[in-house]
Amino acid sequence: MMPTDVMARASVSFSSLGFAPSTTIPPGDAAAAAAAPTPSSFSSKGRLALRSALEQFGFAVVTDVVPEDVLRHWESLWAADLMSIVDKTASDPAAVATLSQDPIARWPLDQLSLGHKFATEYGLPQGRLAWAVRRSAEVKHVFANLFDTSDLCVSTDNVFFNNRALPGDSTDHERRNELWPHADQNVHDLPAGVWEVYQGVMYLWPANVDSSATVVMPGSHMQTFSDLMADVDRWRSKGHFCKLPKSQLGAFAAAAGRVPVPRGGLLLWNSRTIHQGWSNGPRLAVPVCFEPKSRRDESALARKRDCVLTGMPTTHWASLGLCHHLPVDASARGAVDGLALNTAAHLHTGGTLPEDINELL
Ligand SMILES: O=C(O)CCC(=O)C(=O)O
Repeated sequence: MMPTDVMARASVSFSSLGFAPSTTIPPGDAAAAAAAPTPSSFSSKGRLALRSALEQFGFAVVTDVVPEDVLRHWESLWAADLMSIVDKTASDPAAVATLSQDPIARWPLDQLSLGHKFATEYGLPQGRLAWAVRRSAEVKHVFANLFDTSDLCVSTDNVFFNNRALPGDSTDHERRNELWPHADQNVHDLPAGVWEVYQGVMYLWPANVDSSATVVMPGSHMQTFSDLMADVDRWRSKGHFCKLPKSQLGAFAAAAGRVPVPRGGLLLWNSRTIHQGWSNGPRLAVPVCFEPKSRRDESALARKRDCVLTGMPTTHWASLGLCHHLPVDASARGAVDGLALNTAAHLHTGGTLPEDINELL
C-alpha cells in the first residue's frame, strides 16, 4: 500500500474546494450538466493543496466528494444497469428473479464476464451509473479547480466492477498481480502529448488492502516519465498508452503502491504518472476525466456521440474521443444456465442523445 505519510500529504477534502451549495443537483438530474461551478466559487486554499499534491506526487485523493445518499443511489443505478442487460424474454424467469434480489452481489462474474478486465461490454460504459458520475456537479467541480474553467468535456471510459471476494485464507503478501505499468501520455503525439491531463477514478466502494485498487508510482510523472519518453524511436507514431520497459519493472514494484481511497473519494493522477490497476478483491468505481472543451474538435465530438449511442467506451481522454476497443472475453459469454444477455445498458437514454449528455461531450 502507499505509505501513510505520502497519503496524508496527497489527500484533500472536497469541502476545502469551495463547492457552492447552489450548484448541488440531485444525482441523475438532467440539469446537473448545466449547473456549472464558476471559478469565483473556488477556494484558493483547497485548490492550492490539490494542485501541489498533484505536482509533487503526480496523484491526489479528494475525499468526501459525494455524500452517502448519493453513493447509495449510484449503487442502485449499477444494479439497474446490470438488470437491464439481462434478456428477460430469453432467460429463465426463476434465474432472473434470483439475480434481481441483489444483482450487484449475485452477478456471476466468472461465468458472465462483463468484458475484458473491466465492464467494457453490453453498453455498460454508457449506462446509468457511468452517466450519473459524469453528470455530478461535484466531480466536475474538482476538475474545474484544476483547469480554472468550467467549460469542460468529459470522457466516457469503462466501469470498474469486481464482486469477487478475496479468498479468505490469502494474506496480502501472497497476492499476485500482472505488472503492466504505463503512462497514458506520449509527448511525441502532438498536440495532446503536452497537455495537462488528469485521470480520475470515482470510488463507490473503498480501495483498501483487501480490494482492487489503482497503483501509482509517486513522483514518476517527472523524471521516470521523461526517461520513458527519451526513446523517441519507440514512441514516435504511437498512441498514448506507453508501457514501462521490462528493465524498469523492478524499480516500479519497489516504489509504487496501491492507493487507499475512501468510499465517495475521487482519485486523480497526472496522465504522465506511471500507474496500473491492481485486480484482487471487490471494486465498484467509475473512471472520469474532464478536460477543457477548447481542446476537443468536431471529429472527436462525433466519435463521442457515436460511442454514447452504441454503448461503446472511449479511453480516458475527454478531448480526443478515442474509442476504447478491448479484446472480448468470449469464453465467459453467456455461459450461465438460464441467463441470456443483451447489449442494452446504454438504452436508458431511449436511444437518443439527451441535451445534457451532449453538452458534457
Ligand atoms: O484500474 C485502475 O485503477 C487503473 C486502470 C488504468 O491503468 C487506466 O485506466 O489507465
